[in-house]
Amino acid sequence: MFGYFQRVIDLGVMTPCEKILQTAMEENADIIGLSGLITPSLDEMIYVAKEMERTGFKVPLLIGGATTSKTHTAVKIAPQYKSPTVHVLDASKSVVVCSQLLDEENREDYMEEVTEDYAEIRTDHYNSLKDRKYLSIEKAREKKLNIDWSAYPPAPEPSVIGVKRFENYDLSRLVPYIDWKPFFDVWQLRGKYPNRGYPKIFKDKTVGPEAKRVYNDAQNLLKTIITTNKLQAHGVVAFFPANSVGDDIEVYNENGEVIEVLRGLRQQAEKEALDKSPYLCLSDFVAPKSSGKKDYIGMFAVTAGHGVDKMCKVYEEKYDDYGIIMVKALADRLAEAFAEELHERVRKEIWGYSREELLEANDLHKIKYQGIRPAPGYPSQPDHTEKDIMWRLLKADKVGITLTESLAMFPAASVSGLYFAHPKSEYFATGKLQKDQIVDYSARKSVDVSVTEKWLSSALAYDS
Ligand code: B12
Repeated sequence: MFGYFQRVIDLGVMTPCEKILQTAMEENADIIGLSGLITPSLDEMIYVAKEMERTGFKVPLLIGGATTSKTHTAVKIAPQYKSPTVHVLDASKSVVVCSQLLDEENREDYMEEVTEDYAEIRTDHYNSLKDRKYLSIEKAREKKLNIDWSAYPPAPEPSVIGVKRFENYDLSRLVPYIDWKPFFDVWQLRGKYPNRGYPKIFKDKTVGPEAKRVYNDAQNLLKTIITTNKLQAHGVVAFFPANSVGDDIEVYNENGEVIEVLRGLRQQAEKEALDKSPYLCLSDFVAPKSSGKKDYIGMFAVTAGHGVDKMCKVYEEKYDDYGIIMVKALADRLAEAFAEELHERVRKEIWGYSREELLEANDLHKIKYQGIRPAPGYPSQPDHTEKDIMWRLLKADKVGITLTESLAMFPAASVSGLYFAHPKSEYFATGKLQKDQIVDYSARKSVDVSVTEKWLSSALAYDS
């Protein structure tokens, strides 16, 4: 079939395994492809591979998406399924991979190559797990970031304690905050040095004209979206008194009673002998309870995704994939711009710890301001389950941002995170985590170790 005629059946996002496999059978699919954006999809992919093996599938399985990797595919997914399982880094490579897999003559040679390559990756992976050195969680805690809280004037009290909702946010406020670089990534348009990024990309000889074309189309659609209110943006922020207790952050009500506890994960991978930097955890950026200082934590969830499905339906009826990708890409850009714009308002007015700040959008995208807004799923807190706690506090469902079973946000064009105000707060990656910390963390969260290991599978420094 391939080579003469190609048809891709798109089952959309967050599709259950049963539906994928049933459709593959009904449609007699030659290949099944899975795409994963955030970590929980990785686990779902392992499940799909197991199910394909159990139910006797023989067709090749392709793996792709921002959160996937060749190592994860080789180590975790491929061993579950006896037929070909291949990681495809870039969708444009899938044509070559598919033709190799469906070509009777080449298929065996190609698969032999992939199998050897993946076996090597597995060996390297297990060796690197053995070679890396880690501090015990106790030792890492001894080397935490020690802020002199006695010298720290307490962060001002936010003007809002509790929740503040923003409904039908003015989209035109968000346009200047749009970071266009990721927009061109969606279209696989990358300028060659020195024409990387926006707006330099327009000068690039090869991709410049195409970049200009999609950019102009985006501007036109953006105008229509804003004037006709075709997409709606809603958001919510919340602020609470808070203190850190070890690696956790206690969140209090106005009477000082603990209402929720946010759990943190600490860096454990040993740093170079000369590197004296601390072993960080997000809780280091909040005043410890023992300091007696009053401190606060903020959080937010925003979406620009209401209306996307309706707009896409119209394009679907016209078989207009270009329009569908454009709408989704713009909604994603608006959601991120919303997070950026709201964060600025938080710093300057709502929390107001940085009233004097004067920054251009370009500086905002390069993160030159005080304070951070890390999100569960980002490298500073790779555990997506912390979103459950945020949702209990934010009540983001009330503005139509919900969490799916695998803790993705719905609508897809949504962003959430925590706000930290301390000038020493910074983005970092926890890196790989050792079993002692996972056991300790699970006890703090009152969940089984196996549950934590499932959610944090790609952050483990050991094979679970
Ligand atoms: C754009 C983006 C978003 C957008 C859009 C998300 C969406 N609607 O899909 C927005 C701003 C909304 C967003 C939100 C979030 N994001 Co985000 N996001 C990204 C970003 C910057 C790019 C992803 C992307 O769309 N790239 C463009 C597309 C075309 O590329 P791609 O997905 O990689 O796909 C290519 C290939 O992988 C391949 N491919 C993909 N699928 C398949 C399938 C097959 C079969 C084949 C053959 C090939 C293939 O082809 C594509 C083209 O080459 C990545 C970082 C990055 N640079 O990758 C983070 C990233 C994916 N996000 C991340 C996170 C954590 C989040 C949030 C949870 C953060 C938060 N709490 O707010 C939310 C979750 C949103 C939700 N609904 O739950 C993390 C995921 C980490 C993890 N391990 O879980 C990343 C990796 C950032 C990071 N470094 O931490 N995000």
